[in-house]
Amino acid sequence: MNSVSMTLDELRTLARAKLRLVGLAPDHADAVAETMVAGERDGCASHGIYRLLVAANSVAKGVAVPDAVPDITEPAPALVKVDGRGGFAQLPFERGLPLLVEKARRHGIAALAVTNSVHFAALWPEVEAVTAHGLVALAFTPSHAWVAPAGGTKPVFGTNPIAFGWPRPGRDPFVFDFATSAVARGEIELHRRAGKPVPEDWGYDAAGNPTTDAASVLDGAMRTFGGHKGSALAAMVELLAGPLIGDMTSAESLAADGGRMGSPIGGELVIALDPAGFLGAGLAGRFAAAEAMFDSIEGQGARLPSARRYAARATSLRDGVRIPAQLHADILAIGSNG
Ligand code: NDP
Ligand code: PYC
Repeated sequence: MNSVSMTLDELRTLARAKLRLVGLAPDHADAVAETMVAGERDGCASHGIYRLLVAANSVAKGVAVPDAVPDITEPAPALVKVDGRGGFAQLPFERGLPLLVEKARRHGIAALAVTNSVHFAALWPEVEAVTAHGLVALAFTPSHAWVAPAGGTKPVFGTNPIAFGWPRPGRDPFVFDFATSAVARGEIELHRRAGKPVPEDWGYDAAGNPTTDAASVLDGAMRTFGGHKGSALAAMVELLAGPLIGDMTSAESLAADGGRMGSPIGGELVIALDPAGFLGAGLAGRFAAAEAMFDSIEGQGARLPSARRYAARATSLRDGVRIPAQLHADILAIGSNG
């Protein structure tokens, strides 16, 4: 068997221990471990426990400040800003969430800007954390300039995910979360680790030629999804979660990395909308209309985004997870040889 079976508690304990070993303060280690365990639990390998290697590298190379103390301000009545002071983004998000929720309830809409932080993770844990309060959520973050605009072959954009969440009373929320690149970079990294080719439409080599070699795409440029449409959405993410909130574009993040191969440095924008603010007494009827739409999707055999993830979650909560043996060995080696 080239995989190792673990319960989620065992995985959480291992992740917390390794993150503390590389120097993360306990509150950061716990917040970061939680997002990695959630990724592994939900069958998101590219943003699961593999990210321990990525986070350890970001700390070792001085990209992430391991004991940063997030600083919370309120630049306007419906805005929360959390300066991550160079640390990982999970703790600043956790610290800003209660104020975001309170403001969204008070004003009907509110936004949280996490700035000056290091982001290596999926966005769905954050939109799910907002929908858990009965709010609708949108989240965006730029990354490093790895992705060519449609019509070009040179990197400009990050992989720039967009996530959306809609609360569903008594059910898991409707959530989608996708990179605006053809695929997340983490997926290409996993192909490279496994020695597997990638589809030709994922990216170009450094000379701008299509290639199926994962390492060549990582050295060259990834493609956006959906041609010019994904390209425009990638630009939107750059603007909303970069300059708008006083933070870096993906090109600036890559330049700030200076070849250290750390995770992206910069901002994340989370927007929360309160259905009760828009709908008042009409809420139940309109939420029923939303449910009818979901039924029309599933009723014809199509699936909702996140359905795969929720199914994986149910299995992992029951049976635990299986970690590739090489990845498990690489994680155990973190901090063990200086
Ligand atoms: P995927 O293409 O794997 O999935 C995108 C979304 O589409 C998911 O919500 C998925 O749900 C849904 N989906 C997939 N197939 C179907 C289907 N047949 N029918 C309906 N819905 C479907 O995501 P990406 O590779 O683009 O991104 C993976 C992760 O990488 C994201 O979580 C993203 O946040 C993260 N990321 C983070 C970055 C960062 O800078 N922090 C940068 C780029 C990506 P399901 O999960 O259930 O399959
Ligand atoms: O997979 O593209 C990615 C990614 C970038 C930052 C975190 N994940």
